[in-house]
Amino acid sequence: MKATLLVKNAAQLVTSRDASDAPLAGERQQELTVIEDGAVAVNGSKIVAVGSTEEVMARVETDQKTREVDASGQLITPGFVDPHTHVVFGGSREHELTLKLQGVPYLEILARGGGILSSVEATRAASKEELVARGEKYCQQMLVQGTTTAEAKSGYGLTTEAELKILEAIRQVDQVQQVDLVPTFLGAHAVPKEYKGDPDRYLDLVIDEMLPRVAEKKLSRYCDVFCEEGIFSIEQSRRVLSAARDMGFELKMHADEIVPLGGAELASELGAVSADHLLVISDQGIEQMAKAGVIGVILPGTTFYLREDHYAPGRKMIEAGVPVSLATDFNPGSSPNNNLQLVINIACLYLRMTPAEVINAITINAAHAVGRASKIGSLEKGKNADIVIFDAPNYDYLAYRYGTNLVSSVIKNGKIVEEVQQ
Ligand code: IZC
Ligand code: ZN
Repeated sequence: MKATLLVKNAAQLVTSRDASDAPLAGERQQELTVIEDGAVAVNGSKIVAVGSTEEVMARVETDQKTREVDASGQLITPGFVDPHTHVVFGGSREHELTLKLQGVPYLEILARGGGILSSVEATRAASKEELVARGEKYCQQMLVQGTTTAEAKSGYGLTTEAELKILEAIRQVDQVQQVDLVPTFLGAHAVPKEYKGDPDRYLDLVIDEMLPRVAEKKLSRYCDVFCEEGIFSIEQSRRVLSAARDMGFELKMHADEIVPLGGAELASELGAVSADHLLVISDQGIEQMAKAGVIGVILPGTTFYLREDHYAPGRKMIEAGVPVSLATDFNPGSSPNNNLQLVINIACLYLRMTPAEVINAITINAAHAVGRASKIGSLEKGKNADIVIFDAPNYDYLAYRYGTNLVSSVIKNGKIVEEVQQ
């Protein structure tokens, strides 16, 4: 078999195996194949062989056109997948930092017309081209930090026109740079000021106008809702998600982040792909998610940034059999961070997840959370050649160091797109 690219001699190569049909849960969450002196061979955009350097060299043919990369002393992982971001938005919210430090809670800032609503104003005012340029910049930052695929939500428009503008911008950002984006429609992100005090009438618009337009234009296969006290209740969330499901959407949910409303139970009842946040998930919610196979996408960078006093019970969820994934939640308010490497650190230290569980959370389980596990999320023959090389001797090192970008090269669809001089 021919190779156009061969990465060899890595101190370690890590990947899940045989987990493309279902996310890793329970004991299996930490099942990681670790290959010393590892190598991966690529032909065009696909992986053709993975194993020790000796095994891979015996299996593939190279010629003078084959690009060879010596990864001596380094770590190879699958490209990271960030399954929960709000990467396309206008403006920024640094002015809220002082308010936050004065002790004004996140939901209170929103109730005063700031928070999400301030980003809505800036996003409505931005042209599609401006949104694309900003989204492109943020995606390039993600790529150099090892993220090769990310989910991207709408939700800062809150009118039909502005929501479509954001989803179209996401589609264009996907096309103009290397990180693959998976769009999610989040029209039910907040009640816009035009509908203040009347969330049900706003949801009529989401259900009767926005969802059908998004479906017709094929702008997203996922529908999400911000289920939270003062935003959308359980009943309102059930209404929008059921309507979306009837129109063929797959479901995601911002659930049980600040007030325990029973979001995890609703996500399980509706067969959502994922329920995200889950800081205050109930024991019953954990049990139901495990049973229904709903992926728990935990966003510990947000917990850190909101200065919440406790994190989602990641350890408990894994032990109860919930497949766990992790994401940055990159957004202008509660998590202005798009670096999954930082999420690795926080997840280990504060969710008490092991480095192996965390790697699976941001690769194969995250690929499941965005519906792409047959193509990405692991280094296996036939999958897309999305590969990261880290200046790290082993995968524990990724969780041990923090605050420095350890990426030395990123390979996207078989091409070296990022090479950092060490
Ligand atoms: O802009 O604050 N939680 N949505 C739900 C967000 C945070 C984004 C924001
Ligand atoms: Zn979010």
